[in-house]
Amino acid sequence: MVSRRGFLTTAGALLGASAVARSALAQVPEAPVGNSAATQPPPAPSSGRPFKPVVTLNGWSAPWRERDGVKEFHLVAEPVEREIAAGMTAHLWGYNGQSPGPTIECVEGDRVRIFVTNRLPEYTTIHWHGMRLPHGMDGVAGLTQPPIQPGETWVYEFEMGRAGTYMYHPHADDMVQIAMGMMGAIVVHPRDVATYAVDRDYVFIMNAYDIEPGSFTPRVNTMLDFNLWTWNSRAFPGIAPLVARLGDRVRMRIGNLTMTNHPVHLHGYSFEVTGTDGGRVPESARWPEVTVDVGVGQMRDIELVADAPGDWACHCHKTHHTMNAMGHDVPTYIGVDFESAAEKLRRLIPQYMVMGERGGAHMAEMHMQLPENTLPMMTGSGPHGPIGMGGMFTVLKVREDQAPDDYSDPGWYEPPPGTTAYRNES
Ligand SMILES: [Cu+2]
Repeated sequence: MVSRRGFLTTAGALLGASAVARSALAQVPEAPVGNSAATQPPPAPSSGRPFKPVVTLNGWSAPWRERDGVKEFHLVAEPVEREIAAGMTAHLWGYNGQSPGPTIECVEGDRVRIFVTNRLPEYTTIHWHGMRLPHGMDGVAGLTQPPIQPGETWVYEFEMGRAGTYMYHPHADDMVQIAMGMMGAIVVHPRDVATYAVDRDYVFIMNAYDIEPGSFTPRVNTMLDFNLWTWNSRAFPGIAPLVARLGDRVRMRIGNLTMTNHPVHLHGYSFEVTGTDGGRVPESARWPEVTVDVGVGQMRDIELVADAPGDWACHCHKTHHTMNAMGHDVPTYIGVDFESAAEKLRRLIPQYMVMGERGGAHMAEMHMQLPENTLPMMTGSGPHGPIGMGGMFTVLKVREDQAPDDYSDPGWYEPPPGTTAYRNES
C-alpha cells in the first residue's frame, strides 16, 4: 500500500493534475486473487450494460467496482506460482495470483479506471495492446510515463472505445517480463448484446517459456529457443477442453505473446476469422479456413457453428509446439540398430533405454524417469491409448446433450457404431 500522499502524487503524475477525476483519488479497490488454474465460467456482469461474458481458458475474469459510472479494476503485478499441468509448477510473474492475469471485460463506451500496483522486485508498466486511448495512458515506460516503481500504485483511466479483443502486458523490461508470464486478455463487448452474439465465447493467449527440466523459473534471456509452448500458461494435458453444445455458435479469441507465429489448426470444422485486434472483419472480407496463423503480437477471433459432434483436436500445427520440454540436441536414430550397444550399456546403467530407432511414437508409451517438476515430452491419453502430445494442444468437445452454459468436461466422445476407422481383417 502506498500512503495517501504518495498515491496522490503518482496518480497526478500519470493523469495530469487537471485530468484527475476526484473519484480517482478515492481508496484503491480491492484486488481479487486467483488461486486456481481451472477454467472458471464467469458470473453475469455485476453492473452496467448487460453482456455475455467470455470464458477464459484455464483462467478467470476480473471483477470490478462501479464508481460514478466508471468501472474500476485493480491489477497487482507480482510473483506467482502457476501450475503448467499436473506435475509441474512454474515460478512466474503475473497479476493477481496467476499468469496470465484475469481477463478484463467491459462494454464498448465504458470508462474504466485501472489501478496497477507493483509488487515485483523491479519497475513495470501496463500497455493496453490494441486499445485506442490518450497518449499518456499507453503505458510505455520512458515514452508516455515514468515506470511504476516497486511498491507504487498507478492509475490508468480511459474509454473502451471499440468492441473487440485486446491484450495487456508490460512495456518496461519487456523481454524479461513477458518471458516471465506477464500478460492478460481484454474483451470489449458490443453495446447491444445481440450484436455478434455467440453461444460460447472463449479467450486465451499463447505464451512460451524456457524452463530447464528440473527447474522452476524461466530463463529470461532466451530469444527463440523456448521449450514450453503454452495456452494461458498451461500445456497439454493441462489445457482445459473447449466445450460446446451441438449447434452452438462458438467464438475463440486467440492472442499471441510468444516470439514466433502459431498456425492454430482445428479438426472437423472450417471457421472464419471474424475479428482481429484492429476490429471486426466485415462479412464480405472473410473466407473459410481450417488453420489460422496467429502472428507475434496479434489477436484473431474465429467463429464456427458446432454442427459436428465429437472430440476434435485443436492445436498449433508446428509439431515441436505440441511437445513439452525436450532436449533439442537429440540426434535422429531412425533405422539404427541399437540393441547390441544397448545391452552393453544396460550392464552399466540398468535403466538405460534406447530412444528413437523406430521413430518417436514409442516415446509416448515409455515411462522414463524425469527430473522433478518436469512434464513428459509426449503425453496425455485418450480412449484409444496415448495421444502423444504436449504443449499447445487441446480438444473441442461437441455434444448433443451438453447443457447451455455448462463448461464441464463431458468425457470422451462415443461415436455411433460403424463410424470409426477399423483394422482390415480380410
Ligand atoms: Cu506454435
